[in-house]
Amino acid sequence: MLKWFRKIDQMLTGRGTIDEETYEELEDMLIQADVGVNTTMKLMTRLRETVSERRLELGEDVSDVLKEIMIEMLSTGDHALRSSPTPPTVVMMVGVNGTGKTTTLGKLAHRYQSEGKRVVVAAGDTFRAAAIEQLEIWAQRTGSHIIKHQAGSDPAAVIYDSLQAAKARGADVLLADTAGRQHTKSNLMDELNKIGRIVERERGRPADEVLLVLDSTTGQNLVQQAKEFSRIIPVTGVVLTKIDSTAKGGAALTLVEELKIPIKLLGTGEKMDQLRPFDALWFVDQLFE
Ligand SMILES: Nc1nc2c(ncn2[C@@H]2O[C@H](COP(=O)(O)OP(=O)(O)O)[C@@H](O)[C@H]2O)c(=O)[nH]1
Ligand SMILES: [Mg+2]
Repeated sequence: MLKWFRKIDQMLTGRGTIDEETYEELEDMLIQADVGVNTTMKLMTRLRETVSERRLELGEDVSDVLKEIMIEMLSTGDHALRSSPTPPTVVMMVGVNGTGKTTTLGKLAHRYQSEGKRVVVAAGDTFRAAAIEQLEIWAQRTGSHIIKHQAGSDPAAVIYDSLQAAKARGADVLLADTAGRQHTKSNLMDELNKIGRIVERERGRPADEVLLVLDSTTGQNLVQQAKEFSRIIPVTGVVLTKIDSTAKGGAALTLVEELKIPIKLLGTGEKMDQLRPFDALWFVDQLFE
């Protein structure tokens, strides 16, 4: 799989000295790498400014400046996971089906458990029995306590019970899974709203993190998903999954630049330990690798 940013690097480096035509080609390639038109324009303006300030001419130097600006853009915002001053810390996973919510939740449970924290997981995706079973496997694997109801039951009730269980057990962290089916957007909206309200009512503060899980292979549609979910619930951060199988990844820039939502975690595979805190330098290196 040849990465798009690698292609961009090869194009620039292959040019020797750069000219207007190179800039235009670069612009097209950024858009093709899913960077999005507005963000591409911003990127290009900053690139041209920096290149002229530093009196650079060589394509390879321009490529370095491009990376530098990308790292700077992606670094904005707070990337650390927030925790509650009084336990439990509540983390909710939201996002459309198949993006990696349950898997990321499992990986997070593993991470908290290995830090010696007590974890309760809430099977808030009650839409399918398989979703509950999947979370059960993760709970076993990570030694977390699971709260689940039957398939088809009210997810808000599951969250309510989980909050009680977390308090009763003195848990440090409550990780809540949610459904992501898209065909009934208004239901999903009501459901997430209700869960959010219950969390706030029961502990006097909203969830510490509402993590929107986005599949990095979905291109610019990812930005659309982020816009829609931000309208439904206050998203505090993004988890970009499947970094291991994306060829593009430029949409991450649009997300940070236009939606101002910080990326907090990166999913780099299906295994338990394949979750990384976001690091702009590492991420840009991956894109260009
Ligand atoms: N390669 C790869 N696969 C992932 C990653 N995260 C999740 N997956 C896979 O994506 C699929 C959907 O994940 P799941 O957690 O069930 O998504 P959900 O519907 O949002 O809960 C599963 O096959 C996961 O193993 C990742 O970072 N890399
Ligand atoms: Mg799931």
